Amino acid sequence: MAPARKTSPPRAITKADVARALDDVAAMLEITGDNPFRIRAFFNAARAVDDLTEDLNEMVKSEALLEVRGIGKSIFADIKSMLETGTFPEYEKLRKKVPAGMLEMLRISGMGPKKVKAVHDKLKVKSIEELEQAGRNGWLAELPGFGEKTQTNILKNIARYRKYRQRFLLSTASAEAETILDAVRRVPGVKQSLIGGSIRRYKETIGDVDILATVSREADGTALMEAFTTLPGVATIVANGPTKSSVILESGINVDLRVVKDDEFPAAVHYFTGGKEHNTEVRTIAKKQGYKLNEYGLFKGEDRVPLTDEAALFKQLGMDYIPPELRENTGEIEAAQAHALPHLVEAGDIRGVFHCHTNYSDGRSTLREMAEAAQALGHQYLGIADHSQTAVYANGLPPAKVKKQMEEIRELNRELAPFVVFAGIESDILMDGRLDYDDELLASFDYVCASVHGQFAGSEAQMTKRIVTAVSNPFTTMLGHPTGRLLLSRDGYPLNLTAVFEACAAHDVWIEINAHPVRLDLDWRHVKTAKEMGVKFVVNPDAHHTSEIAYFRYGVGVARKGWLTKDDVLNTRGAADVRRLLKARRRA
Ligand code: DGT
Ligand code: CA
Ligand code: CA
Ligand code: ZN
Repeated sequence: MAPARKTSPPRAITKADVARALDDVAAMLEITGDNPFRIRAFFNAARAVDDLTEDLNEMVKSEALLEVRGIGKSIFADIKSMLETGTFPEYEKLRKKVPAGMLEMLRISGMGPKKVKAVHDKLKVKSIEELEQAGRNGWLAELPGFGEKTQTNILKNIARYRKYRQRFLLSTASAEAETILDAVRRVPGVKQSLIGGSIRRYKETIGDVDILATVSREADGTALMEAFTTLPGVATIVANGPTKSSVILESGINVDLRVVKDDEFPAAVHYFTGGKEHNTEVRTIAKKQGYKLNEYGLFKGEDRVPLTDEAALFKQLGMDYIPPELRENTGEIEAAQAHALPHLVEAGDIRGVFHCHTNYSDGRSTLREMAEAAQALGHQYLGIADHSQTAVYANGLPPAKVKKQMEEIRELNRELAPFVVFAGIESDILMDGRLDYDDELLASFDYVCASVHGQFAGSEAQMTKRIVTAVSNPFTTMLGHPTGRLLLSRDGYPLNLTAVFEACAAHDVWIEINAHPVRLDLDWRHVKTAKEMGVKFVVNPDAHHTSEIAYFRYGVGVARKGWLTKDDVLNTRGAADVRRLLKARRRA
């Protein structure tokens, strides 16, 4: 009988995990006042692991890792143990001795191991929170080697650490990234450049910005890095080198810029676009075919395989081109090998959007301004969906105001034809799942977007029943922001999404991909499932101002991440088609 494993790692241990653990050991040894040579050894080993381009597991198996500078026998054993069990004895011993909060304190710039030890020994400070409190009380300034200025700086750096640690909305991070990319492109000598990482993949929140560039043969990266690190908006320079620099912006967003050689660019773009799991899979495939793939290129033995672009990389490995949005290792690699990737919907396919507010309820633009803005985007139609009467906080429309708005829409339609304004409503889904007006008024709308706004403290069963009831209402055309989540601030209400999707498929109710950057709801992780259950979608900006109609692009990103084609998204249809679809639903 095989012996049971004592500890098993909860997931595959990556190179980064190992490097982090070795770094932590070095820091904890320093805090506990260990021998400087041992501290250095762990620190150097962490760098060595960080710099590896080969597969760490393989290198441990073949013991090739012992050949790497900075890795001795004893640390090799630690790494081996970490890969097998998720930890190693020294690491565990130190973690028992040094509180996690003290380790985290090291991430505050200005707090080295000596200072962390000092605040612990003299003030019993064991966490960032306690450090902040001590600073507020003026106690840090009184410690030997600290002083007023150090205290002020530590408090400032704690604030920055908190801001920087958090993730950012896709919209915020992309706007910052685009500004920097524009500046990078204006630097003489810069040739190719691109925003990679989670922004390129349209993830709903962003940890940091990754920019890649190449420079002409005559230039090196120095001038570019000089320009980059001195851009307006840069608060802190974290690192500045000719191939890699890193800054923190005033907004707290971290931006990495890497300069690579032209022939390295295709593989580097693929590597730094990620996601990590996708990269790992593609690297494994390359290896099976006798290649070596890393951030510098694709190699056969010592020879670089020449690649013109990312598409050439995929082709060389026997795959179709995988759009960045799909690179989350959720089946895209197998599909690309089988030449079975879907042709994804594109922003240019969208002909109009449905969920837009005006100053009739809580929007900030007039009906006419919204319609003209949609025209300016090249859309054929615009759906208005102001709040319904129960949404008092959002200035929801009583029946008289609904009728007045419909009259104004009719007039506008005469004037703007062939452009069409569809008269809809965003009806609250009441506690019992009813819609917010009587049937007669509901029947007068071109469409109804049903959404939950208040009182979502119910249980999963209650919330599911409430939404399924609304979806079963013959007047409901589409389900607005299905889970109610607000990114970085509020989780969605508890829901049995399978039951909701089933109801939507059964009653031909379209599911909204709410493209407002704080929502991006339905989550892309569920979009594919809903599609497989036979649901159709609409991408809506939930715009409250003319400038927000363009948010629909983020929603298209979500649709693409959810593997949707043009056919799956109903607002890729033209105005006449949509009118027919809406009429057909009414008759049914
Ligand atoms: P984020 O910044 O948390 O929103 O997410 P990403 O995907 O932008 O991740 P980031 O900035 O840490 O790294 C950028 C890309 O670099 C990532 O998508 C894939 C690649 N990468 C980073 N670390 C690793 C790694 O340890 N292994 C592999 N295979 N790729 C990595
Ligand atoms: Ca990133
Ligand atoms: Ca990064
Ligand atoms: Zn809403």
